[in-house]
Amino acid sequence: TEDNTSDIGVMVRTVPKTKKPSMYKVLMLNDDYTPMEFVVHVLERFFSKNRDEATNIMLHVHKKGVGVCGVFTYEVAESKVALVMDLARQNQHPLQCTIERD
Ligand code: NFA
Repeated sequence: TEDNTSDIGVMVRTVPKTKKPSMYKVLMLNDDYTPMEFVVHVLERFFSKNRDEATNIMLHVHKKGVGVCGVFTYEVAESKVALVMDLARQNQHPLQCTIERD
């Protein structure tokens, strides 16, 4: 019982992992049909924008064709896109979002 000769040595020391995750922009695309107030609502609800910020982003997308809603890790970005597109589909709006490596 005092014989440890068959013990397996296990390395328990580590180094702290500091690798930062890749970040992804959530982009919103303009279309001719989604109401402006719905887009503002989406930006407030899913991207934590206040009314003025949401209105500015919505107008930027409306005029330029595309705009950034926010920058997130891959999993969070994908989740936000899915939530936006689900709400848009439920309300029969063609609003489109995509993600792009930052
Ligand atoms: N272009 C849309 C309209 O005139 C508004 C809109 C803005 C849609 C941003 C999608 C994104 N109703």
